[in-house]
Amino acid sequence: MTTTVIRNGTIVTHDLTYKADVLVEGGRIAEIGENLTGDEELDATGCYVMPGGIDPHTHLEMPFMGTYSADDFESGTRAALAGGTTMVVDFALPSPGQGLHDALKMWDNKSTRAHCDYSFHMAVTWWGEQVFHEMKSVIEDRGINTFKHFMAYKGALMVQDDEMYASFQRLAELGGIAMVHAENGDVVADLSARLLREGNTGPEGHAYSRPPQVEGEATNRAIMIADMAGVPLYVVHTSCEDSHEAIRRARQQGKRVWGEPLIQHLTLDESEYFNQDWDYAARRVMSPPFRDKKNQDSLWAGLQAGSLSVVATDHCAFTTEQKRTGIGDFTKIPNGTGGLEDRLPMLWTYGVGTGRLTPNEFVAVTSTNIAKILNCYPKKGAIRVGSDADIVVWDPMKEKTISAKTQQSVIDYNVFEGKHVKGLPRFTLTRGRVAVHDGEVRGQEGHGQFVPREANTPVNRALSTWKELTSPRPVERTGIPATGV
Ligand code: DUC
Ligand code: ZN
Ligand code: ZN
Ligand code: ZN
Repeated sequence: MTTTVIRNGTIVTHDLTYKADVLVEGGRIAEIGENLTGDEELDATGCYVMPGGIDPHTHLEMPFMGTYSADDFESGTRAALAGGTTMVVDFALPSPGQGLHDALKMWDNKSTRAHCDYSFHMAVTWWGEQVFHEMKSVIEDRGINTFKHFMAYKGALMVQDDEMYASFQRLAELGGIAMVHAENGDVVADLSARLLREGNTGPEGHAYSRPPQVEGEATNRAIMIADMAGVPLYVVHTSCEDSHEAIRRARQQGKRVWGEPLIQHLTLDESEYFNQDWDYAARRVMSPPFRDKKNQDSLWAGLQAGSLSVVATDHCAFTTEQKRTGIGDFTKIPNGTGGLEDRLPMLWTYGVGTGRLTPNEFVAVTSTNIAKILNCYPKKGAIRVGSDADIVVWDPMKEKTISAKTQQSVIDYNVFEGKHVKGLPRFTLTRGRVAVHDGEVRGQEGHGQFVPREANTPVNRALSTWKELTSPRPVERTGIPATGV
């Protein structure tokens, strides 16, 4: 078996920084030590050798708002590797009434072209007997332990509180993790209708229709319902202080809750929606929308303090042509932005480059914390003997200006266009295969494999602060008054 050695680099993990070579054999890390040799040698002089990024939140070729997101598993995972990300977790989305396994078949088919490893979350878009029963085999036979609930997108993906509570209880029983897209869909629908009535039809209307309050309210509600069900809760795309505050408080109370800011919300703000160019503003329409500086500061502080755990992209790319469906009505602009290729370079530049994050914290929030929460650690998210050789050799001196002209994504723009980043991959390895070599992308369609994730490990247990009250002992009374007297 041919071996590859990464030489002369500095290994950076979530907890350690040290100089050592890494020997890769059969897709795994075989040895870590000094002066190692191999058939192929990758020179990591001046570089950090880190676990490849894991993006826990993507939507590749997703049917959504009357169209499909433009990047599929081919271009999406190619973009991921180009930016140092070696695993993505996508959402399998049953249409209302469709079974979970049926939806998974569709995602199995889409993902055959993946260049890097991937896993799935399951979305709970409706509730009934079938979903209740299939959850068990989705977790136990398919190795999918995370289930997302949309609290927004009324009339489409949104679930009601009773459905969410039922689903959360089922997940608690099976050892799964509940996820939520936390926005109050009823309020969003009402605000949207009012804005349109008043002639506010442009992309900025999207931002007005989804203020931080709708996210804060839904986050609080989901946290309380999760606590009552005794299930751990992962809040996707935490974008504002109202939501972060709820997560922070829950964690301090001993509730098992995680928050996931996106690189877009950390680095782009709401002024983007007030650009005079309709296309420019519409390309940035996503939910939740970009926020103001105060909310951004809250997210950065959360990453430093540990109250927010991971950084994702919610990569859901639409072309300008697709965005134009919403001319004259912002509610028809397909929601979503790209970011897969840019997450690591942007977070390094604006996080590590500014001193907000240490390199070790960077590894934690882009890879290791995610692998631990989603339960695929240390197969993923680690530089350890036996771990998959998903590795990024990171050159902190390498620079570029982000541009759609040079990106892997198939769309015709980039929301980070013109941003100068310092810190880029020199090499990216996906299960031992060198997919980025001196910055050049050498993908291999179909190399990516599905990563199953088991349920019910200690980290996945929620200690409900409410649970003891669910089976109260009836009070023993000495006498019960006769009725009708
Ligand atoms: N938000 C987006 O912007 N796109 C996909 C789904 C979502 O919740
Ligand atoms: Zn070489
Ligand atoms: Zn969402
Ligand atoms: Zn999403």
